[in-house]
Amino acid sequence: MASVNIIVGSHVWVEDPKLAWKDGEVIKIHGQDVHVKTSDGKVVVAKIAKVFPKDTEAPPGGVDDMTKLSYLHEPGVLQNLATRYELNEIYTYTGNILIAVNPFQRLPHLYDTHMMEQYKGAAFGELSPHVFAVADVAYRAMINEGKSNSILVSGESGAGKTETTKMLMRYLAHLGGRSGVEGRTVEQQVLESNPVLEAFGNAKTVRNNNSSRFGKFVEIQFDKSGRISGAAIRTYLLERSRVCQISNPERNYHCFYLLCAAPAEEVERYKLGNPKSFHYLNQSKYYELDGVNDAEEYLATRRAMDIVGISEEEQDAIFRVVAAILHLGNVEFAKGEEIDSSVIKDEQSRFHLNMTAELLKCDAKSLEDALITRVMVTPEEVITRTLDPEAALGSRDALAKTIYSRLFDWIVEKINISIGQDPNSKSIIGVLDIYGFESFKTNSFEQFCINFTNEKLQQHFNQHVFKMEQEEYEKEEINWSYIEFVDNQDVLDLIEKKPGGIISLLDEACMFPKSTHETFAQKLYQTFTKNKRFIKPKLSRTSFTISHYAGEVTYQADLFLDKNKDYVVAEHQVLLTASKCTFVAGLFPPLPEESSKSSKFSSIGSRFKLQLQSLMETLSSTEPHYIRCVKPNNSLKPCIFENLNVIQQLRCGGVLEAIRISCAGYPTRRTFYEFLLRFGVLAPEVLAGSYDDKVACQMILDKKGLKGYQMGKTKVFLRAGQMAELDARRAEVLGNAAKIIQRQIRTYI
Ligand code: AOV
Ligand code: MG
Repeated sequence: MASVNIIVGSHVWVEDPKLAWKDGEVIKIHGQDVHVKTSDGKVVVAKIAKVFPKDTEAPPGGVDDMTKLSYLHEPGVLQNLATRYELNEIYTYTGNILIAVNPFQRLPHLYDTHMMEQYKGAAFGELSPHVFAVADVAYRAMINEGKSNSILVSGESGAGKTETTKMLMRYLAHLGGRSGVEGRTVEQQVLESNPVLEAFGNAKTVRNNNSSRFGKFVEIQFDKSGRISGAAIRTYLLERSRVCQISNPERNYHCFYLLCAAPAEEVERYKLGNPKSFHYLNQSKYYELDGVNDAEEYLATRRAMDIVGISEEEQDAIFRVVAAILHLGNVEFAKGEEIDSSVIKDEQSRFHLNMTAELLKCDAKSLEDALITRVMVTPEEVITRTLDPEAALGSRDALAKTIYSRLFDWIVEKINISIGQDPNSKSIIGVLDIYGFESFKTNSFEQFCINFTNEKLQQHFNQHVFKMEQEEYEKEEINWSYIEFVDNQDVLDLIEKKPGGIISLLDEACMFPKSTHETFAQKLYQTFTKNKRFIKPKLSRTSFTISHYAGEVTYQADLFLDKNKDYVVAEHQVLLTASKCTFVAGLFPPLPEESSKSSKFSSIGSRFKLQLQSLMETLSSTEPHYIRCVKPNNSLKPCIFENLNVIQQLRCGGVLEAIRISCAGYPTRRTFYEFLLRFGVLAPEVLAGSYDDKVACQMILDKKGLKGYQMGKTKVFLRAGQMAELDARRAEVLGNAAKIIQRQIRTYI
């Protein structure tokens, strides 16, 4: 394909290890080798299949929709985004998909009320690309067709998903709000749920100072007249380990620092003080966030809690529990007199233990027992076993994590109850803000679940993009029957098939007492030897690699069994159910009789799978809209656009896949008029005749011997590469014309 397009003198893109792509001019073609003089004066030789034509007529400011690019390929897409980013144009369409490149600087004018008013009811594509335009389309579609819509925001950590989601919600609240109504309106509650959830579910990570450590789907309900009438927030997989374990330069959940910066009276009441004095916070040296005042944030969070309907008493109880967790983390253990037993280490630890008990309003002795002993129930008898200091620390941390995750769930549920659901709502707009694909040096169960989510969403995305293409073809009445695309169903089967998928095998391993991570890994190796998506790394006995749509990821199986088990230690349950504080007791409702005795296994993986299934069902019943957020650099700074980084994300976010699907069909489309304007020079005789535009286009294409293109009702549809081919012919014609003119000029002189 490429060979037809590229001739000596062509402007092209060649691969570059640093910049991803570099532009240059072809100076020689020798068999499959193309010699290119790049714009920085070097000569590189590349295989012809890896050299792509550059559109020399692309507008200097880029195009607002990738489908307007003459050549839809990776370097073209990248160049377009980079050009626009430099001009602070952070949004670009790819058909109906919005690509948002994080500006890492406030652009207030971009989101003000004036801007919202502009996008209200404007036709899609009429104004510059914007999140508001996407929200507007979703809203109009819902009103006009009475159909539910959803907006799926994805991208890697720090790419701007949460910020984008907030803008979408603000715009929808603007459209569907009751202007002039004072007080706690539904839409205000929906908006204020964000700061509350962020205080308890976000934290500073290496990648983002305000990283969401949970997934979120907000379902906004509308009544018949298009007003917001209710909302439901669903959350997914809060990261629990963070409560007890953080490393430099990360932080724990924001709420801990906010509380330490609360007004003196509260800090005194909870016996708090400097965050440096708490083990759960001082494992990292980072306490403060640039540009954030925790004391102010504390008050702001309280105000937001007021609005979403969390009463003052409940707020006090919530912060009391947060304080209790900090004190609990400072309880340390020493070896007891008996073997494998432990005692509270010293006076300090005793103080924190008492404070924890006081704040949770439970008995201090029972708390101590719950930490340093474990009751074993066998069919014959009940045995109390002591724990060594290490196991006691494990017990302490498990308790902290359980309390925190219950607290988070309580807050979500409370917000849902308080906002209220509209049972009569006919249509919703759902907004999904969920973790993007992750691939780290070491990947564990969390990454496995996150990447599983992304495979699911990717499948949904592909099917949608494919459908949209087909619709466009149908509208233009052209034949699309031979376009294919590769599905990722095989990866999904590998992960979730029941029985036989990885999650099923993991559950089996968790239920079998003698399993270890090694036996689990061995089982995987045996089961999936022939699976194309599964790879056993050569030197490892416990890790496995999955070939995801976005690339290969190697997972360390070591903690999979532990992390998949969700149970509350029976002693912890009993202790907290008995709390004299109704709030705390309410977080731990008594269990049904038979399950309370044993720590019954419940699978986090399987539950997550069901949650995802239900999410996918919801999404499938809606008309989806996609926003792909892109993080232009890892320094979180404005004005830096790193090509390789961005390419990787476009690949993972399925943007390149969408382009590929589109390339399998007719990626370039031009109205008849536009086509004639550009390629009329190829057949001046056609232009001279008074043909109908469509006929004229057809004559030019036939004259140049192009095959496989299609004529729609208003546009010419070209196969991938055909535009470049026509351009090459055009360049020849123009080049010859220029030579003739030069020759004539010379003879005149
Ligand atoms: P994320 O949600 O995608 O990451 P955020 O939405 O939290 O990322 O964005 C990270 C940071 O980028 C924000 O705190 C802002 O400083 C900046 N930012 C993002 N979008 C904009 C924008 N439109 N205008 C100005 N600044 C922006 V994570 O939750 O970590 O996956 O788990
Ligand atoms: Mg986020």
